[in-house]
Amino acid sequence: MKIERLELRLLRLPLVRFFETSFGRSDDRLFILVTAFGDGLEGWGECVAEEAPYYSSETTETAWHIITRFVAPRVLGVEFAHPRDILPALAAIRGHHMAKAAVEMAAWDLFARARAQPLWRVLGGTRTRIESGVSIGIQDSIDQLLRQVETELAAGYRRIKIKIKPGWDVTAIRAIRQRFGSIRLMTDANGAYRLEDADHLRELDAFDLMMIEQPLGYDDVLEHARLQARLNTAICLDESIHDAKTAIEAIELGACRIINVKPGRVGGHAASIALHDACAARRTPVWHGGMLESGIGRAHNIHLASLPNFTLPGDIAASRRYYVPDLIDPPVDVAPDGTIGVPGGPGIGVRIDLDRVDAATSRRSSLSAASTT
Ligand code: OSB
Ligand code: MG
Repeated sequence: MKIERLELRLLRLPLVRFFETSFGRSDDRLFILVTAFGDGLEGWGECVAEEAPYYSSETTETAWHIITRFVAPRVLGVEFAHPRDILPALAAIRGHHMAKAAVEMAAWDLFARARAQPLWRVLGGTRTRIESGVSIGIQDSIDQLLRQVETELAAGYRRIKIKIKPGWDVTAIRAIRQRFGSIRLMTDANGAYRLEDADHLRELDAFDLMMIEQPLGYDDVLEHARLQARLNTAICLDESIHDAKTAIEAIELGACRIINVKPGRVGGHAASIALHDACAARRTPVWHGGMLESGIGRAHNIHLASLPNFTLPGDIAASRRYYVPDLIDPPVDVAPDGTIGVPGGPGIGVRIDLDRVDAATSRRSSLSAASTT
């Protein structure tokens, strides 16, 4: 396969409702869409870097810069036997996984379309529906939180994750348990605690949580191992896992029992498959995380989550929780049983509404081999 041209778009979309984590509140999302053109076909990818460097060090603008200056020149006009060969071709560029992933994932879509196959088949998926859960942000009050949980349970979602931080943890979890009983419940701290908080975090053991995600530092493994030794509740790592290698280190050190897979965080689909396989070989379950993607990134996530070791419900939910209208038509919907169907058409298998894409676009750039060398 060969990418003859790349198109970048910068878009801003308002969120249906604010989303608050331990690092702050967002009301909208500023992100990049990538279109890869080749052989008369196109493939789409979405960059999950956020406007601010809080979840990770990358931002929307660093990703734009890295793709334009360093990724595009290494892929444009180059013949790749398979999209799995793209990430290795970018090895000279350290880090910047989100920038790399946006282009790599567009290439997977293009490759699958060229083979007239749905992406999930090309990725090695084994199921046609995935289990869906929701990630509920920090709210203004416990009442507001309980109303959110009630809405999502009524929609059928198979597990509830709530964002926590010091001051918004035990009380919130206790209120949910009291009101909703033994639902599948977990928390995500996005690195808001320190190892010195271990005694406090042990209080969460009383609530039969499925897991606690990323309690400690965003780049830490060792302190998570020390914490896991003191907790009954499983730790799941998100931010700390950059690739299969860091996952193996974390698993072998006992830093976590579960891993969150986000293709943007690890450099794309090929890296996600490697991470998925490394976890499977160590009997460590994975689930698919989310980065508030539009329907385009969401479609990629749905296909990837069809691989066999995604045995826990992920943070892939219906479009209506994020963007109305979404950039794809029809939007992603969840069935009353809390599952989402994996699209069966070629590539990501969703119809992109170009008018909506264009209306949200504030900057565009076309990159071709001639213009970048
Ligand atoms: O830590 O999983 C996270 C959103 C943005 C950045 C980080 C995270 C999240 C979520 C939301 O939890 C998942 C989603 O609904 O897309
Ligand atoms: Mg997380």
